[in-house]
Amino acid sequence: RRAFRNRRGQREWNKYAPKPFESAEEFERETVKHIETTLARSLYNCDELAAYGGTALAFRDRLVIDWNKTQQNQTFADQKRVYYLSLEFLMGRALDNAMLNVGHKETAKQGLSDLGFRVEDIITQEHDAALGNGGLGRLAACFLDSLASLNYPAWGYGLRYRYGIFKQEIIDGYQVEVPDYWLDFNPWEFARHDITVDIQFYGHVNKYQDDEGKMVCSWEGGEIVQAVAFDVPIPGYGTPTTNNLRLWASKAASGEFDFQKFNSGEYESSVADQQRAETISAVLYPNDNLERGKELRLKQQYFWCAASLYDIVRRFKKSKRPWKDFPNQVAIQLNDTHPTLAIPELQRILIDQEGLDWDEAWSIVQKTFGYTNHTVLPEALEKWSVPLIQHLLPRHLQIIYDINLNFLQYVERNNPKDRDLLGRVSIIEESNPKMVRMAYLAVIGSHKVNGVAELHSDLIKTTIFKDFVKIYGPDKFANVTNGITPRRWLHQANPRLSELIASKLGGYGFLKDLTLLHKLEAYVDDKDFRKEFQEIKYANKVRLARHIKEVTGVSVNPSALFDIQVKRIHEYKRQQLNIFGVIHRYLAIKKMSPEEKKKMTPRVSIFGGKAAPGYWMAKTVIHLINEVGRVVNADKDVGDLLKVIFVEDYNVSKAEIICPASDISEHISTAGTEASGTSNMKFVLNGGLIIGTCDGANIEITREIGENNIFLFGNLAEDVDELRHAHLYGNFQLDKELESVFDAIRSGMFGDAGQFSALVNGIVEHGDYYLVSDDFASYCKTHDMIDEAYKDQEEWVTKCITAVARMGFFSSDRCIDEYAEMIWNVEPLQPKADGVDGANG
Ligand code: NBY
Repeated sequence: RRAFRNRRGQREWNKYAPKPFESAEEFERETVKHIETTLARSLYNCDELAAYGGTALAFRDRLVIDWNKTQQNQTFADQKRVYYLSLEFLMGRALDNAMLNVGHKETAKQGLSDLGFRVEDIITQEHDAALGNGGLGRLAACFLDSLASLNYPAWGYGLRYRYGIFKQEIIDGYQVEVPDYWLDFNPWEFARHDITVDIQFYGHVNKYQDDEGKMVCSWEGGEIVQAVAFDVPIPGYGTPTTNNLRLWASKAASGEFDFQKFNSGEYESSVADQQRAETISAVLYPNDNLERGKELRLKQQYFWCAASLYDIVRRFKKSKRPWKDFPNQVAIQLNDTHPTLAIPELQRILIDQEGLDWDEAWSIVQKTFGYTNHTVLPEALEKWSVPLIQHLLPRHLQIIYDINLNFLQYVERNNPKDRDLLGRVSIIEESNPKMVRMAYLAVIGSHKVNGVAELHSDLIKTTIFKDFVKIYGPDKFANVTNGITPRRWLHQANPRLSELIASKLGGYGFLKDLTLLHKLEAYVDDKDFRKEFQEIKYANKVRLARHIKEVTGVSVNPSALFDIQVKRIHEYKRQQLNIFGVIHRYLAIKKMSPEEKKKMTPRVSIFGGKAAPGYWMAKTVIHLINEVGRVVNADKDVGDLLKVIFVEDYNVSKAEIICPASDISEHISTAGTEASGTSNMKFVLNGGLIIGTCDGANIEITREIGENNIFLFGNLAEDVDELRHAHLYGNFQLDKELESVFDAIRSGMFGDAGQFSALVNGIVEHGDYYLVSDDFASYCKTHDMIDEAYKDQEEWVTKCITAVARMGFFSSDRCIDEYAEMIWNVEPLQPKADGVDGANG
């Protein structure tokens, strides 16, 4: 047995394990071997894609060993595990992260260079794993990274979409959606064709007496679709712990073809059956914060919940423990209401299949689940029609009705005088058709409900779940403020800043304990440190400018103030406020004398983000941004003073270039609408400042970094209702400067004004629901203050460094520890230095 010490001096390897690359030559040998054998490519036509493949496979070999050991170790320890159920995991690229966690990126860099490649070019060959829409999906990915890095025994469960979020192309200023087929070559997944689950749909329920005279239900008939497991290793940082993300793919149950149909000549219909089954996991729905009630979406949800629960229950049953131990062995976290069907599904398994009585089963269910809410927007709250559920999942509908009956009886007993309360909190909305309110089902079926930032967690208690606070008491509701993984969002995205910090803090310990960043405050006046900090920001801006030039053809000056808003396009996020502000600035510049122009701070306004394909208003905003860019960027009067850029196809790998390159980023949602936001954290951690409203995590960011180091503006959440009311009753005046912006749009300055009339009229005539006019003056004034502040670069860099030093709280490691303690009651499992090799002989 040969012992080997890893970079932390902890790890031992057995004699069979591949050792870490001892030299660049060794890395090269293995990479070339994979290129020539696994990939069957000749070295003579080895392009960057093949070099990526070989490199990925060489690192994967290491990852897999740790993965196997971790799984064995967790099985052997048999302690409580966490299951994170999310319909979205927005992972981005894996190779750089694997290099960081396995170690020896330097070795690979040297080896690749010997082979004639640059490691950065190889890393960028990888296709993003884009199985998510936005913040919710990326949060799930950060959580997996933290769970593994903190050694929690945890699994992610999701769907293996054949098509991730669409690719966005901008053609003539319009968004065009292109399918994202990402699975051509994916070395990071392992098909487990032996791990399959049959999933039932449709059919009917039979009720009968069993041998002991007890009434039992059984769900019969219908059709079966098979779920096949695909596993993705999730390596932790600074630990050999490598957790599992299990993604389910759908497949026709009877194999490749339905042989009977095939033999009787019905080729087409047998192929059609197969395709219909595969449709379930074919595509990610591209809506964020909008629920549209499509049958296929409900099928996806049940398919994934049922497969995951079958897997979890099977694993539990191997332990031969009594059922009452289930919640001591299993914590299931519901990432929004998308997996809420897991609640009636577990209840069904326990009563129909395992023979528990209702109350015993229900107590297990409630103790097992936790539910995270990510929105209070009414249009995003999931509801499914009763007839649809009745058709697709007849037994589940009965169980949901029984859950509701028990719950309403409980409510009535405790609130006998409040008759309206029952209708308000019923899981069933008495509309036509009747609807199942999934968020209520999730609250009732969980032991803890959490919001994702303080304001948001307070808001859910006073708005959508107000009645439930009365029923269950406030302790059922909690806050876990979101966080981000510093491994990807500092070290990988901004290696030079990470290195600078490490040089001052005596190593990379801050990547495991981000609160150590506070020690940077001691360097805020250190001349060399400040200079290097500024140089790094400049270099990151040059890198982004290069990307912008490549894809848009527009040259931007890296010395200008980079003002960035990248996130999904949504009315509540108010990209329209931003572009109206840009137009306001443009009109001002057009009126300036040369002397005034000299005093102006040059700006680059950068936008990026996808609109849901059916969200016409959001698409109009994209179009307006591009039209404004077309006019402004060509205007000789303006020159470098203002450039307007729309970065096509914003995704995780683009975010890694964009977040380190901001001077200011915009987080300007109408107060009370953005649950948390997480890109706000990414930008500040990378040394940029924020302009933002008092919304979501902006509030806590302000508390941590100090209000001198953030630019807040606009109305407060508590005033929103009154302002909206004033709009509706004509009791308001459109902001004068905004009026001039609208006049410019109406004049055709940015192309055919008709195209933008709905956008303008939404504010002028239809109540300005997102309060753009109310916040416009304060927004523009704050941007003027930013211009002034930016002129004093010494003061500016002081703010930036101070802010970075105070961002320690926003690590997703802190989040995960909070979930573990407050919601899951799980402990980390220290990796065995030697795995459990003893058991393997
Ligand atoms: O979750 C986001 C919130 O808007 C953001 O404030 C928060 O920081 C982040 C993490 O907690 N929500 C989000 O990204 N939601 C979605 O992507 C989404 C996707 C699909 C559906 C609803 C919401 N859907 O109903 O289909």
